[in-house]
Amino acid sequence: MGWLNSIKDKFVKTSNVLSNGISKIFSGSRKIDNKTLEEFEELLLLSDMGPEITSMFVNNLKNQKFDDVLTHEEIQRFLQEQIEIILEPFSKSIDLMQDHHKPLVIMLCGVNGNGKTTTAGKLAMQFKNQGMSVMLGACDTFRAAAVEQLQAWGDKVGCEVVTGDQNSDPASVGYRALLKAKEQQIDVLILDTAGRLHNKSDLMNELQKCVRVIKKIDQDTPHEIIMVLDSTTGQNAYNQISTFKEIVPITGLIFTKLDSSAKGGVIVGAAKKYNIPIYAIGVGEKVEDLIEFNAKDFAKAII
Ligand SMILES: Nc1nc2c(ncn2[C@@H]2O[C@H](COP(=O)(O)OP(=O)(O)OP(=O)(O)O)[C@@H](O)[C@H]2O)c(=O)[nH]1
Ligand SMILES: [Mg+2]
Repeated sequence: MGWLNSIKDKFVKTSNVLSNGISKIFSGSRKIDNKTLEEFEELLLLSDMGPEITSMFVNNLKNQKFDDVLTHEEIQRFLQEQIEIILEPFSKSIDLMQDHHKPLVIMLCGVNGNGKTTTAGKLAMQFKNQGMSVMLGACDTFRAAAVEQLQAWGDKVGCEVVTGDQNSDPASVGYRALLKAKEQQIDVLILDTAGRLHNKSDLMNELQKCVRVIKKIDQDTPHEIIMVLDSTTGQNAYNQISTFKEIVPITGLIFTKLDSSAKGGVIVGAAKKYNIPIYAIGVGEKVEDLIEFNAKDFAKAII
């Protein structure tokens, strides 16, 4: 309840689309007929839930409530329940109890500017606050300011940041970081990688190499390869996930910028389509703005 109240305002853009849309279509109360279903369908597509989820929800409404007269609160509840049912199996948290790993290695990847470095910093801070020792690896050796940006997070968190020279091989940074983290018995190593467009094959090969090279130290690493996605890009996220998961085994998703996105519905479609857990969502730039994903709360917050 507290969580929901504190974040509901962060989802105002998506919830405006859905809540206002529902109020408009079902103002007061309205019979569920073909016309209503058509308008409901348009609304779901507008929120970026995607065609598959949209037709599933519309069919469910048709099968369960056709000819019934429903209030807009009832429709709101119906949609919240539908979203929760879809998302519940994908609400997972990163398994930190794997302490035999020492360190647990988490690699973040995704296209440019979607919030990887910020998410790496927020995660590091949150793990530190839970009493774990953390190390950051700056495997973005491409963008000039990337290392400084991660270093600034390292200073804030109070953890070491392993870096390389600009344009040096990012895989070698990952390799050194893992050796160092093992040596120091660090609990969690977070590797930040450069933003890369999914259609640039050389950059995608580079990501694959990063994974391959750290496996030389420990075949089980990285234990988590988390794809960070900008929720404001809506349906584009699908192409990105499709391509990245061909290259490396994505173990979880983090959607950022839900505070400035009207397309939060994309989470519902993406989780279902790709069958990948959602570990967290970003709702702002501060450390506390990375929150664990909870299907029920999310469904209530976006409508
Ligand atoms: N509003 C909002 N801004 C965010 C969120 N997450 C990240 N940002 C901002 O998005 C911008 C890009 O974030 P970065 O963390 O640098 O993204 P990146 O993926 O590392 O970028 P590249 O390394 O260039 O690919 C920064 O201004 C962040 O502060 C979020 O959840 N909400
Ligand atoms: Mg970055």
